[in-house]
Amino acid sequence: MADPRRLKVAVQKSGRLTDPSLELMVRCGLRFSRARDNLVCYGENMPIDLLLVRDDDIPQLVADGDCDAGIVGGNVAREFALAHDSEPFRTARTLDFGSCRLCLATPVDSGLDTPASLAGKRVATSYPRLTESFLRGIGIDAEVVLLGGAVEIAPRLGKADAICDLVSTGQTLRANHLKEIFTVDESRACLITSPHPLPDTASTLLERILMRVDGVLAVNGSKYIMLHAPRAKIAEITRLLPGVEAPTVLPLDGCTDRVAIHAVCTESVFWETLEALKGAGASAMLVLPVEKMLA
Ligand code: PRT
Ligand code: ZN
Repeated sequence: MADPRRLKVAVQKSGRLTDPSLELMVRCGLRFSRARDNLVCYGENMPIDLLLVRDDDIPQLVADGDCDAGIVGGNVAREFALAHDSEPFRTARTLDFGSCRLCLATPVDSGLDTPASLAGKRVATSYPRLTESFLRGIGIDAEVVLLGGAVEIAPRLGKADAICDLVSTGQTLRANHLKEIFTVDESRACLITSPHPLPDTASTLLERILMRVDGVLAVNGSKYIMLHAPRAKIAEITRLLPGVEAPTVLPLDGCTDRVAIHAVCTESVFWETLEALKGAGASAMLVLPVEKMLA
């Protein structure tokens, strides 16, 4: 019998989300060992177990309360949710990996260039509810053909006139002489949590993990920047620092007209940013990665 005090988190066993999901948990401070059957990772320093399952099973496991949380593609979560009247789980966090888009695509020379041109046509997809709900929403009556995989070859096999499939680089579409005509849904991995009440200890632990996930997400987009600048240019330099409102300004020993400015930039710091800062009189610039952050 599973220990109710241990938090159970469902993670994709083998696929695109596996490594980034496990890495996220490690960055949240979890140390784990893998069971020999490769079905569970046991948390060694926290009462958290990671259940390794197929991504399609994650929404159901969380909705039923068999797992307290799960990491799954937003596309899989929304497809599942469309089959339910009420929210089957809570989308607690949208993460910064697994990005892709669910797109309508048609054969390059088909003359089918807009969603409206799909009226009366067949659209093959592994995401029938998202596809149907989109087409219905814009008043297009098309037949949705459910395929478990290899959706991109459906038009060539004569099984469909168009497809609605996940795209990231677009290479697969190009290789199959298909063109994107519309983005139906933008997706990133999500951390979903169970709608069922948790025992106090598990609930506190889940809140702690969510706070650490926030810290990891904040750090991923952040850099710590240090520079020297003319005292008269503090306001101008601050405006050039990406995502900074109030930097720390420190005196420089034996120097009255220049100061040190330290700040956490919450947006990317490009070479162009540094060049603009230099143009405004900054020198001795250092850009450092941020390892941990807690609001
Ligand atoms: O075995 P299991 O059922 O667990 O895994 P799976 O094969 O169903 O899923 P997997 O590992 O392929 O994808 C897991 C999740 O990753 C998806 O649900 C998405 O949320 C996300 N993701 C991000 C993607 C892609 N990018 C992606 N490019 N999922 C699939 N693809 C496929 C797409 O279906 C198409 O076949 O990659 C191909 C297109 O890629 P490009 O780069 O050529 O455009
Ligand atoms: Zn799957």
